[in-house]
Amino acid sequence: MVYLLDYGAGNVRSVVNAIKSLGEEVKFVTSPGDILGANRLVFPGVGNFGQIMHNLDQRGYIEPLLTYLESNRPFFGICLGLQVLFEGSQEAPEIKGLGFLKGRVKRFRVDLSVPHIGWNGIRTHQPSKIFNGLQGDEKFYFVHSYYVSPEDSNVILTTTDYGCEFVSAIQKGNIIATQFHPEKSGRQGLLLLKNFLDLSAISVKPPRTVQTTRLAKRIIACLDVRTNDQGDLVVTKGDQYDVREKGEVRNLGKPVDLAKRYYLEGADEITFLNITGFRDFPLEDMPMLEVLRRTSENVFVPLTIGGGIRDYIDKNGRRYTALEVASEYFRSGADKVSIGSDAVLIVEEYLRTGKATGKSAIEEISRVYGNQAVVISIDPKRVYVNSPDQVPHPVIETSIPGPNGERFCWYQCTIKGGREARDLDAITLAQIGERLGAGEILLNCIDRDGTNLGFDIELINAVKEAISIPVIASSGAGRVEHFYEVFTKTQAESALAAGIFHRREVSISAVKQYLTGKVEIRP
Ligand code: 1PR
Repeated sequence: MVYLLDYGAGNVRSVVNAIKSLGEEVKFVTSPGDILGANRLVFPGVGNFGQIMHNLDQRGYIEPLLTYLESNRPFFGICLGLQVLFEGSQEAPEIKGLGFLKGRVKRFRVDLSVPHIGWNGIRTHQPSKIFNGLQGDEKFYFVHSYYVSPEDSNVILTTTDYGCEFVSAIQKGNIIATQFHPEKSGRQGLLLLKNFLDLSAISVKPPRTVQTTRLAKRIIACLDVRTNDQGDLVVTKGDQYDVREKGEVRNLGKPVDLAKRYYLEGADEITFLNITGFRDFPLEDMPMLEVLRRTSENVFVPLTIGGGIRDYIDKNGRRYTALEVASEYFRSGADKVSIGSDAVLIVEEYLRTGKATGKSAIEEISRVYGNQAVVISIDPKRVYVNSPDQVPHPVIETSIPGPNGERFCWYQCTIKGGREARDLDAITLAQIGERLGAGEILLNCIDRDGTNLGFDIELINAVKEAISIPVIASSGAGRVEHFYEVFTKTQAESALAAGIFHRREVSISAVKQYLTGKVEIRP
């Protein structure tokens, strides 16, 4: 029996599913006594340092946790489950951590793209049973803005490079904790967890250690999901957002099956977009929740869900907040939520009033679940102009002239799946979205969607240069060379594609094979 400490925030389902997939039973800690009686305790953490300590305190878990840790019984902390072992964090300077280990938690330098999201390597500093079976050059999934800085170097198990060399795992006796997420790190992550859970395992030769570790560029498979005219939930795909062919919604497969196929082919992340979410009642849209639940049983890489993340009133007049909608998705297995139409409306309101309300979906969800859990999905299209001063929006000079030879354009935001154009540009949306708490931008492009012509490099550069959070380049991938182009001509951290994967024109493994040796990727 493995006890799991769920303090009421974030995606614990993935950890439960990962442990269950290893043949173990999981029991949730429901009282301080459960902690004292446990003999293997896993503490996954997402969200905010202050919030997590507050929750532990309210539940009366702090003293029992310290007693458990002092007794040196097997403990595995993940992400914030590592950070709270220390005395305090820059994230919430006034709040005390558990103080089991001396040292504090620091924020990454401001000039870096933060959060540090994605697959990075580990450099081992001492032997540990959790490394059994690893080669040493594997990559693990990280998503964080803060890192631990222990006073005692003897507890350092691994370090990783991102702007600096930071501590990515610690071990003190049977207390192990990682900054990365083994439950989201594919096969290697599961192996690491299995080694921890195996009480009879002893450490063998440590894996060879790497000189420098590098953050990999991510390849993301995107599944646009909706109900077709027969009432089945299907993965569909549009041409410039038009998903109908001869009047019928294109049906390219079943969401859960396709997600599993992409995981096995090596996708670094899977994104589901409920493309009619803007007109549905999200929480009554149970099929999407079920898709997430079933996918997270077999898919151990990060899952993002978008579509319908907004406040809404149901048929009976009951009001639901975007935070409630997002919480339900997190509980069902999502790691991030992606906000489309509502983000545009929030930013328009911000520009109108000149101030943040603190109550928007972006702010509320990032406050509770952390910035890394909030993605803004932008659906822009090009509007050509003859000169930069023709519109009050940031204009770029383009190498792809407009239909009348125009040399300038701006990127107009749309809502409701591209149906409604707004008086807001993509760069401003990304900048204000970042200011309000978004951790990542999913940058689609209606002009390129489904065309196989390659990514809109000019759009990606214009947005990426204006913000410091990671960007997912999306729309237009048609060949493996397009991934190389987007990673060498822009600073985008990830590239997302849909049509070529669904139609089996190009596989994820073919993309990775082509990029090997040219661009840092997760093998
Ligand atoms: O507005 O918060 O409810 O969210 C709706 C979400 O659904 C948004 O993220 C929006 O981008 C998405 N969406 C809405 N309508 C469509 C449509 O296609 N009719 N799909 C749609 C967006 C774009 C990408 C696509 C890439 C790659 N699809 O996700 O997967 O363009 O395609 P490709 O590789 O085939 O070129 P809300």
